[in-house]
Amino acid sequence: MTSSWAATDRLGVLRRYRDYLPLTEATPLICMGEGETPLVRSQRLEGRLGCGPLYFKLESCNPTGSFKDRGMVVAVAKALEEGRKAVLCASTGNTSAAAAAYAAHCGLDAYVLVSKGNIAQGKLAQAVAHGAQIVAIDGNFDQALALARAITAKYPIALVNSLNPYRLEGQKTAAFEIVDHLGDAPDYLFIPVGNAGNITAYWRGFVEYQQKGRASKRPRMMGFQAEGAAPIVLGRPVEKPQTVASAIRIGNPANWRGAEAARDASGGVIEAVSDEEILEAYRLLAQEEGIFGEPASAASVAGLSKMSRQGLDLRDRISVCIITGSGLKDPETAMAIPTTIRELPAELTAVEKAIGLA
Ligand code: AN7
Repeated sequence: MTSSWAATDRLGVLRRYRDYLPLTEATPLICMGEGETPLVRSQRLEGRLGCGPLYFKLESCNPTGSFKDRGMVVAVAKALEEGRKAVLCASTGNTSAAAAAYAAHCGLDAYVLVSKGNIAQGKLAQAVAHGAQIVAIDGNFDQALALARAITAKYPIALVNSLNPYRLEGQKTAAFEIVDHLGDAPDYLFIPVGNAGNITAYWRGFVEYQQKGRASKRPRMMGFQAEGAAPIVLGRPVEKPQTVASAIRIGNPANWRGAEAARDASGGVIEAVSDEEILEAYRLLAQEEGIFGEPASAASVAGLSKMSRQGLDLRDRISVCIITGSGLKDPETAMAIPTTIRELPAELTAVEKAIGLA
């Protein structure tokens, strides 16, 4: 039975971390090649900031282009095990892309609730392409999530937001991979915070790996919200969250307590970065490191730059920034970077001249 699901050459999250996940004999071991994402050493930022070894964990390399696949594969496998025929989520974009893709892979229906006008084009394109039923509500993400909870409480549809405990179980495997790659936990982990599920999941992964003797220590968890959507930093929900980083435009995170617990138990911080700092880090990552993350992902790098400028001493420390999603998902933000695209006739001399070679 399981072999019919083993349709790739990769182990995937379910088989690779089977012993650490709440699977049973009846859980179908579905896989689209999620996990085993690259940990790439910084080429320039490290020297510029004067910090110790700095790595980027490219969660953008997951099948649908974000970290959500790690949790979605577990949530969808459990939905199948429970005999569900459909999944539903509210989303700022990446969760809906992952839900739509994994549902399509498994022959389930997918329903996604998004906030009208607040989702990047590439992410919406994914939900459309995978054939999800899409509802754009006249309200923000937090309102969409409330509707998602109400609907799944009423109908036999699996809620696949991070309120679904299987989501965070899957996402914690990214922490395992970092430890497996480095040989131990890093000293600092920099990560964007929106609905606060991912920081909660990473912390759980690091704690679990240490308890099992796979790591000797745990990192300080350094979480970053966008200034206009920083409820955890402010200590109160934000009614109308605003930021260029649409993925983390969230005013009342579902895993608020989990994020605070991760911060406090690890000796870390949850701080805010401005849209300007996010966009600066976004360009720096793309142009100095060759890494095209989406704006929300750049919040981790913006946070690292900011803390470093403010005097956090990272010399002799190992740091990891999580690049949570691909820049391809949000072409509008990339195309807003000032540049000149010269339009010319198809003539050698004209092109040589235009690019300064002749
Ligand atoms: C690229 O897709 O909430 O703090 O509905 O897409 O675990 O919410 C996405 C969040 C960071 C924040 N980076 O993670 C959704 C959604 C990217 C994201 C976050 C998201 P959480």
